Amino acid sequence: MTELKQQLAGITRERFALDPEACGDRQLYQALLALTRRLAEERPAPVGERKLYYFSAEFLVGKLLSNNLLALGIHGQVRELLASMGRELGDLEELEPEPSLGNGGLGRLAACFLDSIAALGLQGDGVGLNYHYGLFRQQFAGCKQEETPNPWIEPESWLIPTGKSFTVPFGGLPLKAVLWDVAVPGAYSGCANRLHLFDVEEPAGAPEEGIAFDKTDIAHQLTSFLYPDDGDEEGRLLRVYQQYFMVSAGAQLILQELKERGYGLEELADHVVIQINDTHPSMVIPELIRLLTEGGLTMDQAIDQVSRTCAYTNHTILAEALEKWPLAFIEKVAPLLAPIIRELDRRVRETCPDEQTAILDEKELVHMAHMDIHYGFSVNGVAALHTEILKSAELQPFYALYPGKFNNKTNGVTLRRWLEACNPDLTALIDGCIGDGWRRDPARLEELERYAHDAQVLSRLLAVKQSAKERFCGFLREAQGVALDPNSIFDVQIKRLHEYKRQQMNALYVVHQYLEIKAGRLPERPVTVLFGAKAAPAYVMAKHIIHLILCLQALIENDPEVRPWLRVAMVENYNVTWAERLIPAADISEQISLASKEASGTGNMKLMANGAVTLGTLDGANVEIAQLVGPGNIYTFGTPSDQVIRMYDDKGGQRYRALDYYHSPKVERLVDFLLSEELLRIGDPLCLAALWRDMKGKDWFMALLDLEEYIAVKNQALRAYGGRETWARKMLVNIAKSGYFSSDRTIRQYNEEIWRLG
Ligand code: 26V
Repeated sequence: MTELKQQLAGITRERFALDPEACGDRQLYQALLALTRRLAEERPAPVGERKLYYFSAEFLVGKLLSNNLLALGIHGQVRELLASMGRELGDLEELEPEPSLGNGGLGRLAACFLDSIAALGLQGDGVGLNYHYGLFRQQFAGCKQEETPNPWIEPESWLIPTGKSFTVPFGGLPLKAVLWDVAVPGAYSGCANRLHLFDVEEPAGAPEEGIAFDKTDIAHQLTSFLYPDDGDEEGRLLRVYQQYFMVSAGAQLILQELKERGYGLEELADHVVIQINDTHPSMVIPELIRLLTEGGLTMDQAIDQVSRTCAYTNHTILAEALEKWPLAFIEKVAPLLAPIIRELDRRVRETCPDEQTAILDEKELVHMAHMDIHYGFSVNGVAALHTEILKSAELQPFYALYPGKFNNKTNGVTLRRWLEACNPDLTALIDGCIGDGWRRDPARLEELERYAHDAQVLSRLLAVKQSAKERFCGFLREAQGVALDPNSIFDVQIKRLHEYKRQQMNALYVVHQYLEIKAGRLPERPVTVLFGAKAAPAYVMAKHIIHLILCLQALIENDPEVRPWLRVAMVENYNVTWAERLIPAADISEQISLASKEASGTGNMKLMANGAVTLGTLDGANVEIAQLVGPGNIYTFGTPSDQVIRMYDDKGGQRYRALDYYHSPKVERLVDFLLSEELLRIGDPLCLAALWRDMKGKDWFMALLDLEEYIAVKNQALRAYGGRETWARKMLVNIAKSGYFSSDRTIRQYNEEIWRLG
């Protein structure tokens, strides 16, 4: 018996008094989980002079079994062991619940970063919260989104009890923060870091129905949900409670570890670096200052240490997404921080009287990002264009003050999950061509370009894509009873629902194509437009857009004339697991945000690495994708970002007016289809009318501006799909150039230019 089998048998015998062969799938899954968790936990932590703490309200880690087996280097062995018993790893994985500790890109980026930090053998832990019901589970009923809790913590989970806890000094109710850890084993490095997740001592049970709960019951509900609805004041206050809970406990953990490593508080900046992932963890700055002064440092000394310890990443330029909390909230939640924040603001005003750079504004709102920029040593954007816009527009006054603090770190994704694990067939094809050296050095994927004119490789690439599409159809049929045509073109838009991402523009394309087919103008080949998206529960317009998409899906499903040529499918409860199934199957990657609004995007990177060709605006990291693959291997369109920025400006008379674009004859017909008899028979007239009114009267994210060009360029891409070998070459070039978007590259840059972990 192999050592691995002995270890597994040890667990199944102890737990279930059974040999592995006699176990059911659930027992075997639990035993494998326990074994994997133990092997990861036993790995040594990396060493270094400085330790990184990556603070984030979200870590969208996805299922961990396969991922951890791969990182431990025993994935193949386990698969073979199971096969020898007539079992499949895939069946066991089906039983693993997906932790939903994130909304989308920002949370998934944090998870990719942890994976790369561990793989590079860098000493760096994550710090976050242990939400019991995560982000909501999405269900469709009556063509609308409904939300239910998403419990993921089972008696057997990845959480390791640490026995550690810290008291968080909330005003009026000090609360204990209990620390749970998830081990993060690194591929190749032989080490493991930790994801530290704080929890309340007595978490509440799941709500009976929906996701409504008592938001004032902080002691029990603080860690129930990720970003509870902030539509009301109680929800907003709970968010501040969550944030302070995370950073206070995290800061105490850091100082405890600093002491254990034998260093004094006055050496903090030499041995600790904190990356603040967006502004959700920004209160760590005043909290650390509080703890350092409590520990004997003067205010000047404490501020100096903290300012050399903290670095801030900005993930959005949307003004409405930049956090500003009323100081009154902070006085209530974290009364010990309020005087420190006032002092930080006072000092800023002393040296820079410009009101725009103040921390506290005249309404006593605390601008969290401003605090980060003044009292952190680094400010980074997440793609080249995004960082340039921060410097020249959104954060221009800060850039004038601190040009040396600003730097760019273009996002990346871990190709271990987003290529090796989710697409083994493509991985095998790549290995067959260029060997497996690209895994440690993803830039070497470029070697694939040698095969750009190899007809055999190109046809195998098409075959791999075809089988991924067929596999995806199987998953969707099983989960939703929808049977798609795997021979159609898979046109995929998967990302959170937001008006700036312009899923509504894609929906208008569907309307266009529907009307064309109805008029007897058939396309060259069938297309399936696939969506995956959750809308924030309080985001009314986003829910209307989901409603529109689901109505179009229903309309077409029941139309035998259109259905053979055009289908719409929206995946229910889109999450990491669905992404892993969908991304290998995508032909076209829709990245159609209004230029200047998408900070980076990371789905764009995952899709290109799996051979999807981008149809996108020159926004976020799409700009870098376009530069890398060249104009023949991407379809770009749309108004450029500088022009869009001017169109938001009142001055100069170039301001965007939706009505001007609505009144173009082609556009009007498509928008008015929302109020057509066909659609009103299916949908909710109030929702559709509200969306129609918004589109023609406001259209804040300018979907109508780029609509006609979008339709033209999309049709061009769909036609090009027919030239199979030429298309396969585009796929190959995309895969070959995707190495740049490995998060290993991103993390090396963070380490060399910001963290210097040594
Ligand atoms: C948050 C909110 C909250 C309230 C209303 C509207 C709104 C709109 C956007 C956001 C985004 C918050 C930050 C975020 O998730 N940014 C994403 O970060 C990814 C990783 O850097 C990046 O790839 C995405 O482009 C960026 O949107």
